[in-house]
Amino acid sequence: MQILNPRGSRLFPVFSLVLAVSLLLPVFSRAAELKEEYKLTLNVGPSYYWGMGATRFVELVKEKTKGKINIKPYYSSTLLKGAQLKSPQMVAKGVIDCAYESTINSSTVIPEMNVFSLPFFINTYENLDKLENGKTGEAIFAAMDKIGLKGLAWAENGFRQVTNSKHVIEEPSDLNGLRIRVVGSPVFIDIFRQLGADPVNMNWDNAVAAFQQNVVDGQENPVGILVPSKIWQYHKFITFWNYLVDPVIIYWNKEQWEAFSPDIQKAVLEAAQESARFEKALCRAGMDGGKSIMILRNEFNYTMEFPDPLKLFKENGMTVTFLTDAQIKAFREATRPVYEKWVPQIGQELYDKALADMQR
Ligand code: X2X
Repeated sequence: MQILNPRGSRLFPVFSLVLAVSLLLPVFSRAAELKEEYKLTLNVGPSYYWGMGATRFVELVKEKTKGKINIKPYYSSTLLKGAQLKSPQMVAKGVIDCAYESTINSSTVIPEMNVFSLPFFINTYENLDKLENGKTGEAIFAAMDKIGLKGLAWAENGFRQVTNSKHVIEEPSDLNGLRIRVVGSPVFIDIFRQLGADPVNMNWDNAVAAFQQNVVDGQENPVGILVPSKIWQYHKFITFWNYLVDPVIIYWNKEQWEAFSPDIQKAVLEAAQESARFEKALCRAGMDGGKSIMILRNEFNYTMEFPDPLKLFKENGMTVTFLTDAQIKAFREATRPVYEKWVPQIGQELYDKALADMQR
């Protein structure tokens, strides 16, 4: 009983030493104990640009940790049985070790991520880079930290463009009544309802079947998804409107991350950053005036199979439409009510940070 009542007990120093050692021991031994294999989840297959980035991450981790960390990538959300919005919970719980995952797919768990889904808000690569490297990016990583996720690097899915099988979309009324497949994140339903469309949410693996069977008239995704999935097989019209953007974040279960030795942390972090730079360049290639093509060539000695997505769409019979500033303005105004509902959910403070980052 005296031991349990430390005050005045002579056993106290011994007791506290034993206590300290027993508390610290698991921490040290955990640091030494690496798993034979770590599970990585991502929502798309290896042929998508984002999937190619994940594959490179796995290779770089192996190389930079000298084989100490082996990651097995589970493409197409197979560990989640296709339920693409579940990765943050699973990684936070440690059921899955890490993810190379879209911010949209994390947005129902981490509402701050919806800042990227405000319609006609970010619009340019320059703005996006400012956000990721600024206070907004910091705040997003802090929100992840709170639920047990360690953010490592920003990769990209990209600015999302709308395609459909019916007609050219250049003003809000063109969306009237179109049945558009969207991700199961509620902000997407709100945006497309606001535009008069008939949005239907489904996971990506079901979406491709829905295009084939004409169950939907259209969808929205970045070129890094549209090119590998050969969207022209289903849709003849694409409108480039950069209406919102989908960054990808490479993240790890926080508890596990903290138990890694500094050497391992450094190697994995470098692998994440390098793969993200490669992956972003794939996703931006042909869309940023040659910059990303140069990065791929000079830094990665990599030549893209389809360096010019616009040309590829046209060659495959698609009508490619770019919107004028006035046309964008009409869409921005039509979707304004989405801000009233969603800025409070994202947090006014984070929204203000995003605005400030873009004005830097
Ligand atoms: O489901 C989609 O549209 C996709 C592939 O872009 C995402 O995973 C967010």
